Amino acid sequence: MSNDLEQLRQQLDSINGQLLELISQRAEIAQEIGEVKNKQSINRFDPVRERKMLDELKSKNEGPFEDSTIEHIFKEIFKASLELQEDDHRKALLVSRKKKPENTVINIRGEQVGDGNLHHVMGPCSVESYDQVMDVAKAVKRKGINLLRGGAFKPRTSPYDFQGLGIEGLQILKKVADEMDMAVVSEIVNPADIEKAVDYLDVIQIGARNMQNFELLKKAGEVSKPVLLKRGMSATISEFLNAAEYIISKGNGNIILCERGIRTYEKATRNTLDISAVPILKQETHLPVMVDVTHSTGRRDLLLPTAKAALAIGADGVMAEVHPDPAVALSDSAQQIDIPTFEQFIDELQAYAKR
Ligand code: PRE
Ligand code: MN
Repeated sequence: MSNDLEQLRQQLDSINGQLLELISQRAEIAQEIGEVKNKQSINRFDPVRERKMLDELKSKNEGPFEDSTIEHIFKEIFKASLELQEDDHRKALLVSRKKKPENTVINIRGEQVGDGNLHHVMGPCSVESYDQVMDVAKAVKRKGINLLRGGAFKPRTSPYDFQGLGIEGLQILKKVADEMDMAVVSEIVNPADIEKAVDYLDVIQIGARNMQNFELLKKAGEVSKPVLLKRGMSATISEFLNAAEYIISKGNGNIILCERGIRTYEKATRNTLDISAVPILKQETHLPVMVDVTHSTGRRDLLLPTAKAALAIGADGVMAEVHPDPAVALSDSAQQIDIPTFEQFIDELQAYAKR
């Protein structure tokens, strides 16, 4: 009896081996099909083809498995093949670490972002005046931070909210940055503004709301300025990577990815900081990754713990908003920090980084 069982099991082992060989062969062909489809820009998922194969299999099925069981098994195989094709596609992206194993290091006025050291981006939410930006810039510079942010074009939820000073705002930022020997990071929302804006800024920020503004991404890819690309608030990591791919595909590979929280049902924070996105992005791409602790949390009391978490998990720097008098700020007044709070925040963060 046990001999019989042993023998039957041996037969199954041999069939398992053959099945494995066959599904592996099948998978390799599906991979080739995936490459052909990529070149021809055809959708990888083909439900009509799947339906035809299933009908053919069921018509040949003589049991003992039910048609529905055969259908279930083969659907799993098709699904796995499709995932393989998508995996290959992802690895073929120019932003992918498979394509370029070494880290991209971006020189921003002497700051080597992505070199393994920390490079933070700090500054007010909106540029309001020369004095306002200068006050913040001095405090930021005193802490050894050279990347100054400030919004000149503000994509606001309400059309009645402050929309930013536009080019005048960029001029203020440039004046301050030149006087303080700092680099300017500022958001551009309109593709037509990119060419003018590059005269004033050192890093073009593409905001969360514009992460899938493909014309803007393409335009940013055509200039030689580094781009700080923020993750869309409802974007998956794969969509985020594809947005970066739009930029790099046009020739500009100097991209910093910035996690800034995603929309979930949780209301305790403004957005839910997807902290695990940081190591995923670092593993899958060769690009530097930053974390915006201001917009993700929307809470001053969470800036330090989330910034520490960002550093602990491998971010290249954090972004936060600082205003001389947040109570009267024209945007994001609830979550910007004042200068003394900023100083304490950065002292504690730098002490944590040195631990
Ligand atoms: C394959 C994979 C995914 C498609 O949805 C349909 C079929 C399969 O594994 O059979 C292969 C394939 O991409 C194709 O035949 O077009
Ligand atoms: Mn803001």
